[in-house]
Amino acid sequence: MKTLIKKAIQVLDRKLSRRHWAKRTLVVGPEQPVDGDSVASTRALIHYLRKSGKEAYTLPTRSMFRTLDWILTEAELHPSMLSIVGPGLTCDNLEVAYQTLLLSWVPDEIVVVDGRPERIGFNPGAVPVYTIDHHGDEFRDDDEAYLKSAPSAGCLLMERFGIYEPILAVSILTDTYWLRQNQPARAARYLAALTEHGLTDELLEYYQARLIDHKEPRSLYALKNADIRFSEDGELAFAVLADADPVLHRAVSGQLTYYSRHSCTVRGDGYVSFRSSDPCVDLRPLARKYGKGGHPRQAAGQVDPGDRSCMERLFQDFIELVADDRKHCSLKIA
Ligand SMILES: [Mn+2]
Repeated sequence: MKTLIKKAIQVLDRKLSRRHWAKRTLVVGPEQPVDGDSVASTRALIHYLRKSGKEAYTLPTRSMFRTLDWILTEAELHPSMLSIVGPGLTCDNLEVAYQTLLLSWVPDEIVVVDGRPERIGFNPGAVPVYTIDHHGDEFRDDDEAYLKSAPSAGCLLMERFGIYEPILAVSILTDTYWLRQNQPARAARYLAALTEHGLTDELLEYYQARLIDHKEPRSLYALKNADIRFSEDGELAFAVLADADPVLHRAVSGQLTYYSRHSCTVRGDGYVSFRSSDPCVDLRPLARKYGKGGHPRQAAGQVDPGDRSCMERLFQDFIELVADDRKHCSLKIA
């Protein structure tokens, strides 16, 4: 009977988007990647729980991007963590951080946002783990997890738990690449909901300004010294860099997307990256032909950097692939 009543209360709670949060919660994202969604969702959940009178903290992270390092502050860490963190509130070993935390504060529950418990980078021990994740198509809503496909984990915090912290705009913007991909229309609805919960023009401007990274200045010289050509219609850019530096390669490859819809950047050591913003294009067959693979619109290959005829063939193959994919495209824009 007791179990039946408990089950009935759980069903009602779910219907009302409620959850019985623990008194002490440790909120963490996956060890990797530490991205805008994982840190913004972590911050939002911590602040929501604290406003509800609970104790909530997170652990240091393994890495931190300069564009995100303002989101989690010392206030989100338990005081016992402050002596072990390095620059950007990061640490090398999350197991050590967790064990240090347990010496002075033991959570009743660990909530993993934006990833699965296998990837948190430490062993939770006897502390129960609850997962909130938007990756994959699986749907699950029970005592251990809320899993649902969504533009970001932050969207699940809003939808299922009624957590509308303005910082979740960061979770949406970063995971949808500024509403360009990954369920962008659905994401716009969540963003609109945040504007009714404190997301002002000033805040959204501020978040976006903080998230913009400065370009690598050396990429200007790499561009100047590169062998760059375009397809006849100018829609496709092809660049061969003299340098093998991956930072410059990534920067130039990013720059080219401002000039053309499709781009191919060959690094000094023969590593090739393909990009396209055209939903009709699938780069994977080309990537496989050149020995690697990837995603439909971002993929990689490998060539012999000394072989000029191979480079020429790559350029022509890329032009042909794009022309072919565009010819057979059935995407409607209405
Ligand atoms: Mn995410």
